[in-house]
Parts: sequence; structure tokens; C-alpha cells
Amino acid sequence: MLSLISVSRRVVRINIPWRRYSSGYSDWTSLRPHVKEFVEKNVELCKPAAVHVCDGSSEENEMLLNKLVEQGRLTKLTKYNNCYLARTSPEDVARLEERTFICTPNERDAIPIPKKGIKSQLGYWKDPDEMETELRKKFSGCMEGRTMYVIPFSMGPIDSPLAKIGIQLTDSEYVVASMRIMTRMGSDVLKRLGEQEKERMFTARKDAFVRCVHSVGYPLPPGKKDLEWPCNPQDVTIAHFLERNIIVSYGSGYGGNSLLGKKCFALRIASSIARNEGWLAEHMLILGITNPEGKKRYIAAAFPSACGKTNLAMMKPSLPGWKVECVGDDIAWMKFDSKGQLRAINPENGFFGVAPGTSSSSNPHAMDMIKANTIFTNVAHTSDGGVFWEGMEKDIDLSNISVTSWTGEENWTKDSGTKAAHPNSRFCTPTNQCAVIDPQWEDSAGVPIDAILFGGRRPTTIPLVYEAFNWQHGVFMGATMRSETTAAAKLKKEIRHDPFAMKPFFGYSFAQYLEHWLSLENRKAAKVPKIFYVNWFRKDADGNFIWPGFGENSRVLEWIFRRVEGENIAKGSALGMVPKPNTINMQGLGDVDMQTLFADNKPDLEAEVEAIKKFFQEQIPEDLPKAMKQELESLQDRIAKLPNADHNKQ
Ligand code: O2Y
Ligand code: MN
Repeated sequence: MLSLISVSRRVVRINIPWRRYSSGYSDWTSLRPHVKEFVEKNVELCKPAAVHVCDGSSEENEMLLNKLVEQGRLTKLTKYNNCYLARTSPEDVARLEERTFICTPNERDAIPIPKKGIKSQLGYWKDPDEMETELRKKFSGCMEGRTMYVIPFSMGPIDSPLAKIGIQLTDSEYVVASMRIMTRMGSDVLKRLGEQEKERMFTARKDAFVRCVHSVGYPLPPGKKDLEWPCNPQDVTIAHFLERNIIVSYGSGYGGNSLLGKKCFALRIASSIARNEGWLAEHMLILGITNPEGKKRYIAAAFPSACGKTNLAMMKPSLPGWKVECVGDDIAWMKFDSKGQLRAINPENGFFGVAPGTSSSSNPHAMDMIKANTIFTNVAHTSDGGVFWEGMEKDIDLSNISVTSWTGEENWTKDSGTKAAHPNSRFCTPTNQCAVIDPQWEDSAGVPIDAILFGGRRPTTIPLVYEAFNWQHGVFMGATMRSETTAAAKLKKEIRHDPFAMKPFFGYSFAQYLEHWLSLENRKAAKVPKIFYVNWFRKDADGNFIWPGFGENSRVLEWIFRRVEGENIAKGSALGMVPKPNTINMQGLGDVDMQTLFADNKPDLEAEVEAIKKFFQEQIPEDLPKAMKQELESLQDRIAKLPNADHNKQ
């Protein structure tokens, strides 16, 4: 089964120029036998014109960038240092959830079985054999006329016991150049793989690396013209074979669909590995925060898309004397050490941040770091060789320069009626270029996590911050996360369920995921961190944000920090522990309506309970852990006891 990508004893010799790029790059003969077999089986199927084993060197990178420029797929940005702009096909601009599958023999292991007649919101499942048949057809000859690149990569610092190795095959140079930024990539990884095999002499070798196969799905038989941005949008399929740690992606060259180390490996496959091995792979930023006395704590935080995760990860605190340093902005791998301390690494090596909305006021550190060694995708191009996107208006004087939009529309202006940059346009930048990168960010043991934050974009109902009563309640807070969609203005905004900000990224059933989280408290010697929920987005009756956000969020982090230190500054409320009056530092901040920011509005809270109840009943009618039902009942009881008018004022 799965001969497309599985290891076979039959070594097939294929007459292709293996050594075409061998000078200066990784040598085919140096590959471990099972890596060779993996490549050869896929060469046999995909029929590339050449194979290139990537060594990750700067010479190799330069060769690829030059090739992309020659092909017209990258434009050099003369205003910055070694930066490039890619413009994708308008049909290939984002992750495609409904084309992304978890493949397990039993559907129940991939997604909770929903109520009859209800569609699951918690992922897509396909039988592995059926998926293999489908993929075999798609991949047959799919790399004709192209080079297959072999990318050895490590998620996490190569020497970290928490890191994991992957090998991605791809026919896209853009993917290779991006993977070189987003992961540790090249010969050192192959060397580490060899060392690991020696260490694991008597264990199953198949587990040594995660196998990733990617194709843009646009073969080039002789005489066929290439596309500006090769892809095959009608046929996009992204499959995760959990039993074998295999990822296969077809038809898209963009983002999370094609940079397989990110969402596919570091979240979906890793969350499944983590469950089996007793750790966590989460959609969380990691930051270090230091108080004016020099005491430092680390926080991991999960927010759905469009809640400002990258901004928070590298925020400039407005509070004097406080410092925030960034370990990572998107993914955290966390494991309890032998002393029971939860430790986290950022498995990535780069930021793949959303460009629109990033500015000197929302994220000054990001604006600085992206001026070198960055690949931008689908942002607008300025006539002085720079970039532009919505939100950058105050950072750039457009009066003497012209703008070409992401679709190629020349002389774009804000009155053109179109967007300069695609809303999901990105910057792809090495992590170590961030001015506030944490000195411990590559610590192979990981950083100690003392608090976990959940959050969402909630215009009503949810206060600025509250704390879980205990671990089980904290898991319930994660399970019931909801966030407002940022759909185009003309579409109705909705509050969608996005448990743990993992809805698009669960690698196995959410019901089993909850059991795993609940079980961590009972692990030997585990000291579980405090859990909090934050909401920067509550609005007043006129629809204005009440809380200023951005650097001012440091005031909330300060309160969380003090709670971690054990200060008695919280009191009970219906949702959880909220700040006692005047315990959030408001010094230097103008008037903020703290009463509305923390108001318990009984009808809104009752509606929240009903929404959660419906979600559980429809989406997880059979396998919902009992502890979650108990928490829901307790919440309902606490809300029932609230007086009918607003209470709990600051
Ligand atoms: O649309 C894509 O392919 C990128 S999605 C993404 C990229 C970086 C960080 N987070 C996300 C996300 O959707 O959570
Ligand atoms: Mn993300």
C-alpha cells in the first residue's frame, strides 16, 4: 500500500542526470539508503527531468533565485537588500481547508463523527487507500519537464531533542527558496539524520523522517508552454497519512499548501506524533516578557487567524521598563521536562506573516526586519523598487511614486476600487532578523512556559482578560474559543468556533485531542501552567474598539505576569477569574471604559452557552469528554446566578 511514497526493497535505477547539479550541492551517493529509496520511488512515478538534492548553501539559493527571476516568477526589489516579490495566480492565494484531508483507516480517529445530517467543521477525512489511488493518478508523470528538488529540513534547532526531520520533494523553486527561510534546510540535516540512525540502530528506520511530496501539478511535456505561476487549482489535494507520517500535496504552489514543514508537518502530523509521544504541537506564538526588575517569564498564546498573533509576538510594550522578546509567532512544540516544567521550542526558522495591516504603528519590528532577505508574495510593487500594502499608508509617501497592484494593475490608487495587496499576501523572513528575537529562541531544551493564553476577536460578551479556575476549566476555555470572521465588509460577519485556534490544523480527532490535553495534568510530576483568555477586540455601543491594543496590550501581560508570580489581584466571575478593581496598570493611558470592557452581560453570556452547547451537540455528539460537559454545566450555573442587570463592574 502507498507505493507512491512508501519504502520499497526494490531499488529502481532511473536514467536521469542525477549529478546535473551535483557540483557544490549535496551528493546523491551520500544519501541514506531509505532516503534514496524514497526519492527513487517518486522519481519513477513523477518522472522529473532532473533531480537536485538541496544542500541549503547560499550559492544554491542564489542559483534558484536567479532561475526564478529569469522565469519571471520573482522580481528583485531594488529598494531593499536581497528581497524579492512573487505574484501567484489569482486562483492560488490561500490554504484550502476543504481540499485538506486527514487519512486514517477509521474516520473517527481523524474527525469527531458529527450529528446525522450535520457537516463536520473539524476537518476532512478520507480513507487512505482511496486517497492513494487518487494521488497515484495525479502524480503520474506530474513533474515531466521539471526538476525534482529534494529538501532535507529540520523543524526545530537541528541538535534539539524536540526537533523532527522531514524530507520534502517538490518541483517548485519558489517552494525551495521559501523552505530555506522557514526551516533549517540542507546538508546538516542529512548529517543529523545519519547520526540519529546510528543512535537508533535497532529501531524502525521508517520513522526517521516525515516524508513530504509536493507538486504544482502542471507537467511540461515537450512543446508545452509553462504558466507564469504553475498550479492546478481544480485538482488541489493535500493529504496527511497519519500512520506513516507522510504528507502529499498537489496542485498549489502557495503558502501552507506547499511549504509542507509549516501547517502540514509542524501542526497536523506533529500534533498526532505529539499525542502518541506525550507532548503538544500547537498553533501558538511564544514570547518572553521581562519586568522592570529583570524577572523573565515565557508565554505561549493561541489566536485564530487575523487576531494579531505576529504583532503580539514582537510587541513594543507601552509600559515603561517592560520588555517583550519573540521566540516564535505561529507554532509551539511543548513538552514537560524531567522536572515537570513545560518547555517550548519554535519549530520554524522564519516568519510567514500577513502583510496587510502590518505597519510602523502595529508592528515596527516587523517593518524593520522585512527589508532584507525577504520573499514577499502578492503585495503591491512601487516604482522605486519597494513594496506597498493596505495599512502602510503612513509609512510611505506615494505622491511621487506609482504602485502596481498584486494583480499587475499599473498606476493603482486607493480610489481604484481594488486592493493593492491580496488580503492574504505575505512576507517570508528569517526569524533571526527580528530585532527583538529572544536570546534563548534556539535553546535546544526549549524555553519554560508559565502561562498559556487563548483569545479571539469578540466584539461583545468576552472581557479583556480572565483566568481559568484550574487546568480542566482552561481546556474548556480553549475548546470553546470563538472569533469574528474578517470577511469582506459586504459579507455578514460571523462568530465562528475555532477551538484552540486549531480548527484547520487538527491532525487527529478533536475529541481525542481534548482527552490528550486533559490527561497532561495527570502526567508524572507535570506542573501545568496557568491558562488565560484575552480579548483585545471588545466594542462599545457605537461599534468602536474600547481597548487601544498593540503596545498597550502589555498592560494585560503585566497583570498575567503578576498572577503567575502569585499576586492576589483576581476575583471570581461567571467566566473565570477577572482582575480585581484597579489591578490593571492604567498609568499614562487615557480614558478607557473598563466597565464595558469587563461587563458580564447576562443575555450575551446565555447566548454564548447556547452556541457552545449547539457546537458540542452537533459536532461531537458521541465522543465529547465528560469533563467538557461538566464545565459547560458549571458555566451555565454561574451565569444563571448573575443578576439580570450588568454587574462585576471594575
Ligand atoms: O494561506 C496560507 O497558506 C498561509 S496561512 C498562515 C500562514 C502563516 C501563519 N499562519 C497561517 C494561518 O492561517 O494560521
Ligand atoms: Mn497560523
